Amino acid sequence: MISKICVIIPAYNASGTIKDVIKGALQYIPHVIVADDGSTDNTAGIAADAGAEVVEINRNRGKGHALKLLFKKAFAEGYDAVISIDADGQHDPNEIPSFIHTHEKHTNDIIVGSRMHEKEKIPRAKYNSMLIARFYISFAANQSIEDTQCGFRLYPLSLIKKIVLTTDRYVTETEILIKAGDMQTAIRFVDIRAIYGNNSSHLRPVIDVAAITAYVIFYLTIKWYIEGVFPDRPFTYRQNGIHDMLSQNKIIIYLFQVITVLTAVPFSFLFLIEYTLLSLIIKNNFASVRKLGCGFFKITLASHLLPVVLILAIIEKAGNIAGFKIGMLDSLIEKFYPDLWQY
Ligand SMILES: Nc1nc2c(ncn2[C@@H]2O[C@H](COP(=O)(O)OP(=O)(O)O)[C@@H](O)[C@H]2O)c(=O)[nH]1
Ligand SMILES: [Mg+2]
Repeated sequence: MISKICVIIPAYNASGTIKDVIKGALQYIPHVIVADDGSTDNTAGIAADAGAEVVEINRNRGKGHALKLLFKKAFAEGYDAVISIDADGQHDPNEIPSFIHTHEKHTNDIIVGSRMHEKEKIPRAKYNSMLIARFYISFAANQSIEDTQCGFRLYPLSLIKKIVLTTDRYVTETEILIKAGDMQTAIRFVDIRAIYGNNSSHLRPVIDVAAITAYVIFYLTIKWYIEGVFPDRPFTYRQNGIHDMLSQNKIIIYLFQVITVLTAVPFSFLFLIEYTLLSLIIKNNFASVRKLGCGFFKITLASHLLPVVLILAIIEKAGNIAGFKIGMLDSLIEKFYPDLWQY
C-alpha cells in the first residue's frame, strides 16, 4: 500500500522565506499545510497565495503546539504520514524524495534529516551542543540518533497516535524521538544539507535549551529508575504509563524537572552503584545501557563534566571576543560525548 503523505510547516514570522519552501515542497507532494502561529507579518497570506492550506493560530504558542495541531489536521484529512519542514529556508525541499524513498522501505519508522556529515558548515557552538544532545537523547531513545535537533522529518501518523505529547515549543520534537525510540520504534536518518544563511532563529538560547535539557534529564531519570529495578526492560515508554502519568500536571512537571536537574549529578553515582551491585540480584537490569558494554562509568563521567564544558564554553567565547582562539572544547566534547552505538 502506498502511503498518503502531506507536508506540514509550523511557521512564525516567516514571510520572507515561506513562499519558496511551499513552492518547493509542492513539486513533490501535492498538499502542504501551514500553521501560522500568530505571526505579526503576512506569513498566512503569502502561504495561502503559494498554494498551501493555512491553519491560523491567533496568538503565538510555539512550534510544539503548532506541530500537534498539524498532526491532528493531517490525520483528520486522511493522511498516513507527514513530512515536517522548517519555514525559514534552512531545509531544502528538493530533499523531500530521500524521505519518501526511505519511508517506502520502512513505513513504520521516523525519518530524521541529518546535517552531521556537514560539520564544517555548522556553527561550532551549535555543532558541539548537537553532539551533547545526541549523547543523552540517544540513551533515552535506545538507539543512536544522528541529528536530534533537525526539524526536517517524516512521521508516520499511526505512530504519533500512540504517543502522548506533554511538552511545548522546541521540546516536543525531542519528546517524540525519545518516546518513539523508547517504545521500540526505529529512528532512521537521511543526509540533508546544512543551511546556515543569514536567517535569524526564534530559539532562545538559554530558556529553550534549558527546557530541552530539563526534559531529557527528567525522562532519563525515570527511565533509569525503571530499568534499574526490572530485569530485561530496555524499553520503558507506554502510552499513559509512568512517564505520561508524571507529566500530566504542568506544576508537577516543573517541580519534578527542577528536582531531577538539581539532583542529577549526585544521583548518577547512585545509578552507577545500582548498575554494579543491584545487577547481582536483578539480572540484566539497565538492559539498554548494558547492551552497549560501556557500563555507567561513561555516563557518570560525561554528566560530571557538564559544568566543566559550560565554563570552558564561556572562557572560549570570551577568548574569541578578545581575539584569540583556544579550541579545547571541541576535542573534549568529541572524546567524552561520543556516539556509543558506533563502537
Ligand atoms: N508555529 C511555530 N513555529 C515556529 C516557532 N518558532 C519556530 N518555529 C518553526 O521552527 C523552525 C525552526 O525554528 P528556528 O527558530 O529557526 O530554530 P533553529 O533553526 O533551531 O535556530 C522555524 O523555521 C519555524 O518553522 C513558533 O513560535 N511557532
Ligand atoms: Mg532556523
